[in-house]
Amino acid sequence: MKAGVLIHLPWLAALALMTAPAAAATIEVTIDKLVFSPATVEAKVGDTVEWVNKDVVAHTATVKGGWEVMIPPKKSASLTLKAAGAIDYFCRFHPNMRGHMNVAP
Ligand SMILES: [Cu+2]
Repeated sequence: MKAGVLIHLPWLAALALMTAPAAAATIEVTIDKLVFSPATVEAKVGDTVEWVNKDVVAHTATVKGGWEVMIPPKKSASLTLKAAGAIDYFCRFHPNMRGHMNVAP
């Protein structure tokens, strides 16, 4: 009985790995002194991007013709990615602030 359980454990572990859905990640982007860091992130659909604003002024993550996330001073804000693609975003208040994300399906 005991030997039988031991033999089956690796198989069950392998099965669990195969059937578990890919876990969605949270990707943190820090804003410090008007800079998104990292400026480019690799993500996948279902992941959440969280912007952490260390500045004393508000920023946005804005996609032209797309979504916009407001990030208040000393606060954070997040967005769950729903579509794949290469995304360029910027801050509406400081257009020189630019970020990029590659979202895999
Ligand atoms: Cu800004």
